[in-house]
Amino acid sequence: MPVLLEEGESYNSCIAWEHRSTTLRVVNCDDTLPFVCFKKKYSVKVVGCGTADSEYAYDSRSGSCYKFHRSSLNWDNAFKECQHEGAYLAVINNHLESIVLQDLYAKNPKNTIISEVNHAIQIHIGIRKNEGTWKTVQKDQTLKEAGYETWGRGEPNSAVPPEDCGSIFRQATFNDENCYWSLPFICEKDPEILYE
Ligand SMILES: [Ca+2]
Ligand SMILES: [Ca+2]
Repeated sequence: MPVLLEEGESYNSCIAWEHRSTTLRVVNCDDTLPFVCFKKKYSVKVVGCGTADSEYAYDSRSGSCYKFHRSSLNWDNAFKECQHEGAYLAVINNHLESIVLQDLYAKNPKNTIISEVNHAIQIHIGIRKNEGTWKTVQKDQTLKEAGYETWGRGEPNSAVPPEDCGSIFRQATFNDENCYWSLPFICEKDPEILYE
């Protein structure tokens, strides 16, 4: 379907597609609008984790897929970034999965990480304190219900309050951290969504 620019509009600004129309209109670039991404079919190769993102890798020990993000974001933006990828901030469900995340973290040494805080001694993880109780981002479970609740020594300590977001150290032990800190993070993706 050919799409035409409305009379009098020019292409030197941000453009939006009018609802149920064949015309485009110039909008304020700061406007928040829905959007559509386009990728040619022949260029898309879906990996086993149900995504075209080849950085997601399946680990048979936990049965999940993971992607390590080396560029730091604050906790909320890391949460959103995982959501955009059809994933969630990684949730540790048992001791074996803590080993999986330790191994993945170990593959990303200090000099590969872009982080503002303590040079990559911790990364965001999918737990957050909600009305005094730590819950996972997936299924809204308590840490006990999720299957793993091993804190680092002296944690949670609310050292830079409020420390209402969760991270792990390189040993995959939990830390409570300030949500505004920019840290690397791991997204987790459930491969069985392929079969839903
Ligand atoms: Ca998990
Ligand atoms: Ca802490």
